[in-house]
Amino acid sequence: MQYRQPPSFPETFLWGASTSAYQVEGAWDEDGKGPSVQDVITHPEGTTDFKVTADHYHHVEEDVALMKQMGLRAYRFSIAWTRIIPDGDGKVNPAGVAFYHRLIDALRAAGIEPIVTMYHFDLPQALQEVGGWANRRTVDGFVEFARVLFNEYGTKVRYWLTINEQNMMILHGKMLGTTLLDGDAAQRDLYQQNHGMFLAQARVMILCHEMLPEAKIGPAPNIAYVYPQSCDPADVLAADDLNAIRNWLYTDLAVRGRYHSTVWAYLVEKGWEPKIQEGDMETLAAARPDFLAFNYYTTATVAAPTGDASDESTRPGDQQMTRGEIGLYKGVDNPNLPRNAFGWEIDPIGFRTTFRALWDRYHLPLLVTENGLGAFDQLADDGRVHDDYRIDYLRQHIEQMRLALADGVEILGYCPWSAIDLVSTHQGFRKRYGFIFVNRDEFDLKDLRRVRKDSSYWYGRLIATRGESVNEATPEYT
Ligand code: BGP
Repeated sequence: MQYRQPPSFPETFLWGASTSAYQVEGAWDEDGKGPSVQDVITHPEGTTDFKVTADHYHHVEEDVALMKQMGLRAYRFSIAWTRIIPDGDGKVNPAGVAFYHRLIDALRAAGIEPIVTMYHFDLPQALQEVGGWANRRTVDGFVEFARVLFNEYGTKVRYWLTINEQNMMILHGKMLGTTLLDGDAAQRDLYQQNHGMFLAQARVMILCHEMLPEAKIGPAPNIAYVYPQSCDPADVLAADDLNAIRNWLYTDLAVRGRYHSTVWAYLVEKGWEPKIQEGDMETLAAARPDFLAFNYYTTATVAAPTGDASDESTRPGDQQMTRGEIGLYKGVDNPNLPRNAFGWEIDPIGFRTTFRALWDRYHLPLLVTENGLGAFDQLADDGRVHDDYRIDYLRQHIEQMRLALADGVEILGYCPWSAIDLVSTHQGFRKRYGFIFVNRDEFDLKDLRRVRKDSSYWYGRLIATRGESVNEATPEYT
């Protein structure tokens, strides 16, 4: 549908940017921080570890000052569980607590709304060693961790996100460090962990509403709307299956407090259904988020399965590349979409479709907690970073977001990935997303100097004009 004049973004719109603790902070073992699964993960050859990353831990005031210069209204970041409680469920580490007070205070002083993710892929290693999320001890540990966060930061933080991309931790558990097992054992383990995360999330949402009645809390899955390859009903059914397994399982559990029936049938069929204890379903049903956050990079496209090994395509398979599952669906390329330098398809219209699908399903306000373009940015001879390709990407997505607003979707804010360059989940530092360039290479830390990229000026102007300047060229540097 076209509109003569799509609406302006609301005055209160949270124009922000995102990061996560283990990808941006560095200082991986400083000031009492315990190890997380990310500190012991095996890195693909040629990619750096998470020990220093952007060294945000030691540049926090400088980084917030740059965000203020950009005009950001919100900053979505995560709190490292292992800085607050180094072994996951033992003693609180005062130095870790103090670090996030510093960050949050700096943000508030700069007029930037903090949006806190409580868990972003960095489970305490001590809890991983006792079974991770499949062990109820981890669930209890997370609830106590949440209690510490609400007590400490509850008067300063209004927006809370429970778990980042729980669906990706299940669908790509090996890559993101959720499981070390293989084959069927891995799948059973992952879906038991999934159930543990759902319970933890539900309990934390309930706790948040009890302790902080003014606060807002919600989950942050990665949602990629799934298209059928054609109008062949078998393709449509395959897309429906993957939409359920990849997307709706997670959002339905958070909002409706129950398992999606088709996905439950799929888990039983596979022998992967989690063990449910007495009282679990009541806990799940008792919790409700105030909003739905989601990370959007692209859509997925699938075809009907052929029922043999060819259903699993040979592509690597990650958060945004769907491989396939024998007998269920086959991941295929979408010939209508261009790709970024890392093979991820770019689909701005799919962003609008995803907004509409989520809104139609739940009628809860939506918050975009990630969207962005990974690229091989370079510092040019003039000392700047000319990332016009990122501006194009953002422009196209923001235009579609505005059309989603026109469609009647309630949108709270937009926090692209990422505020500053950081280490990618599995593709190192050279895959950059930031508005702010960090002067380091994959292994050479250089001087870690910060340089605002062209996109940061363009985005700053966009924020100042409430989106009206979306089609303007990059403003002159100021
Ligand atoms: C999401 C994660 C982020 C982030 C982003 C980009 O899945 O929540 O942590 O890294 O994707 O992905 P990548 O780093 O793999 O390019």
